Amino acid sequence: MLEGLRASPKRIAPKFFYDARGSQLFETICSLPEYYLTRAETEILGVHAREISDLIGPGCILIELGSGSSHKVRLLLEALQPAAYLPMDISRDHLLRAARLLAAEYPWLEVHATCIDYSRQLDLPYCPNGTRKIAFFPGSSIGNFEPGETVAFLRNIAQMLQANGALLIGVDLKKDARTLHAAYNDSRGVTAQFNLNLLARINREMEGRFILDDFEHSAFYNEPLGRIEMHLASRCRQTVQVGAQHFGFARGETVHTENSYKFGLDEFRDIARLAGFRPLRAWSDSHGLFSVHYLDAGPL
Ligand code: AVI
Repeated sequence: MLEGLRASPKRIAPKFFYDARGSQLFETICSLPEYYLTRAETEILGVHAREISDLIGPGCILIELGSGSSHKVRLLLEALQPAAYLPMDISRDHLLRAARLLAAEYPWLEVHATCIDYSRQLDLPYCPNGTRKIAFFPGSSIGNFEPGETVAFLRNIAQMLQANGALLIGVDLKKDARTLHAAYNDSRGVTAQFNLNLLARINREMEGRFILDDFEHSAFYNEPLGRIEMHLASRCRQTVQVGAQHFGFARGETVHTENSYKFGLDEFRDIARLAGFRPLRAWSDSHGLFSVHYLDAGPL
C-alpha cells in the first residue's frame, strides 16, 4: 500500500479492500438494488444449475477462488454433489466463518478452507491425484485484474486444473453507462464506505492519520477502456502521515483504488482461448446484464 501511495499517480490494489470490515461492506453491496451483478449471476446459476452439473459430472473437487461467504456455491452443491469443496479467500476470519457454516449445513461434503492471495499463488492444499478439478470464480472478480494480468492469471488456473478440469466463471457484460454508474454509486453510500474503508484500514493497521472526511468516493465508467474506475479524491491540499512517512495530496488528486473491467461475450471467449481454455458454454441472465462461462481446460 505504501508503495502505491508513493507512486504517481497514486494507487492501491483492490485486494486490500477485504479486511473484516471491507468483506462485510462488500456483502452489503451485493444485496443493494443498484448492484445488479449478484442478482443476475444468482439467477443464471439457479436456472442452469442442472445443466452446469451435468457438464461437470459428480465427484469433482470444487475449488472456489475468492469464496467470501460462499453464498453462490450453495446454488450448485445439491445438483453437483462434489467430492470436496475448497473455498479460498484473502479474508481469513470471514473465510473460516463461512466454511464452518457451510460444512454444518452440508454434512456429506468435505470442506477444506485456505486463506490465500490467489493473485500471487495458487497452491492446492488438498487434491487427490486424478480427481476432476473444477474452479469456480464467480462475481466478475476477473474484471479486477489488469488486461496484461488477466490471461496470465487464467493460464495459472488452467495449469492448476490440468487436462480434465474446467473453469466456471462469472463475467460482467458491457452495458450502458447509466446502469454501471448506479451500480458503483449506490444511493445508500455503501460503495463509498467500502472505498473509504481502505483509508480507515491504513489508520487501523499502519498508524495512518487519514481524515476520512477529507476524501471522497469517485466512480465512473471509462467507456473507451471498458472499465469502471474507482478513486478516492482529496477534497483539499493536504499532507497525511502514515507511520514515519508523509504523503502530499493536491486538491482533487486521487488514489486509484479499483478497475472493474466489463466484457462482451466473444471478447471474453477470446481471452479464455489465449489462456488455453476451450469455451464450451455461456449463459446470461434474463436482462442480458451478466454472463457465466463454462471453459474446458482440456487440450484443443
Ligand atoms: C469484487 N468485484 C468484482 C467487485 C466489482 O464489482 O468490481 C468489487 C466492487 N467494487 C465496488 N463495488 C463492488
